[in-house]
Amino acid sequence: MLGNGESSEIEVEPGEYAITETAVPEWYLSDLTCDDPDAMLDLQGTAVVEVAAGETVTCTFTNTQQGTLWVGKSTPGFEGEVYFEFTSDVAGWPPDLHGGMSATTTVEPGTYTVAELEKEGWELTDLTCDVPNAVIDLTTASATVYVGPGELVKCTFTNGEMRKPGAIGDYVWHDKDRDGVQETGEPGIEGVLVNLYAAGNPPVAQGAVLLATARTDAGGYYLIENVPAGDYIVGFSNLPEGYRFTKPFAANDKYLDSDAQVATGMTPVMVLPAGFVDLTCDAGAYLVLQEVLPLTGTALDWGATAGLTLVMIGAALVLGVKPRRGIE
Ligand SMILES: [Ca+2]
Ligand SMILES: [Ca+2]
Ligand SMILES: [Ca+2]
Repeated sequence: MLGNGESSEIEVEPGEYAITETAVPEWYLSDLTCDDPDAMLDLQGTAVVEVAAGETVTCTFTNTQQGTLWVGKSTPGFEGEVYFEFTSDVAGWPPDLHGGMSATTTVEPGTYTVAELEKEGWELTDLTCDVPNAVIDLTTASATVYVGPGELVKCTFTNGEMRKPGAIGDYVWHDKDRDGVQETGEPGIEGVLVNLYAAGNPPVAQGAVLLATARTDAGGYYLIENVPAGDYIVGFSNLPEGYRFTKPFAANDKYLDSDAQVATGMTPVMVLPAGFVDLTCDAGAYLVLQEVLPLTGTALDWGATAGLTLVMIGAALVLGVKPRRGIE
């Protein structure tokens, strides 16, 4: 066994001899020379030489320590096992990796490129290597590094889920019993205008920044899609004639209550998280019988109107109490 710089001599009978070096882990034979012109050299580690009578043949085995390439995968905030694919100059390496995994390989000293393949729904948010000479290209998701003898070079690919836009919905209903709660037998109201406004800090004035508009469908439903995370105000308007908004936040369940303020039809500021589909933004409305009030012009609810009707019948006025539209 020989160490670095060491040599060994042996006297032999003339003839053909094979000298083989046994491989040592993490080292490789980078050069093998013999000063015999007839030598047959094999970089797997064998030299075959002809030693003639009186001849001295010298063979030199040059070994170089391998380096190590390490690739790590990071998906901060994501615990699932979503695998990412890579390509590199090292055939078949690295394997597919998910967040928290890493892979190493020993390589001959040299320059290597590792690239991550695109993955739908994910973006590369960071790519770092722990050597100063690394060439990082975020657009191609690739890192090119020099790995020296005995050196360990680590590169970490960090990915984040692409921010899916959220949505806001979803319902305007006829709150027949005026309790502010969505209930069986209370149908949706079609054609209500729904405006989405940006809410600043402090919230912008009503209608200042209109971002999107929708109308409720035949079932009373609406959905404003592709809404990024942010603070919003939703304004409901264009109720059918004779309707007014019911009292907001009357249910313990935000999916069953009304969010529109009675006077304005506007909701308070609502915070939409990234990618969240918020279907709790609803508005209830009920029918006000205001046509029976020619004297004051003030909208009253049914009970007050009925009382007024009785009084005015005594004054011999003809009162028509009916909704103008055939809406339940
Ligand atoms: Ca109700
Ligand atoms: Ca609600
Ligand atoms: Ca709803």
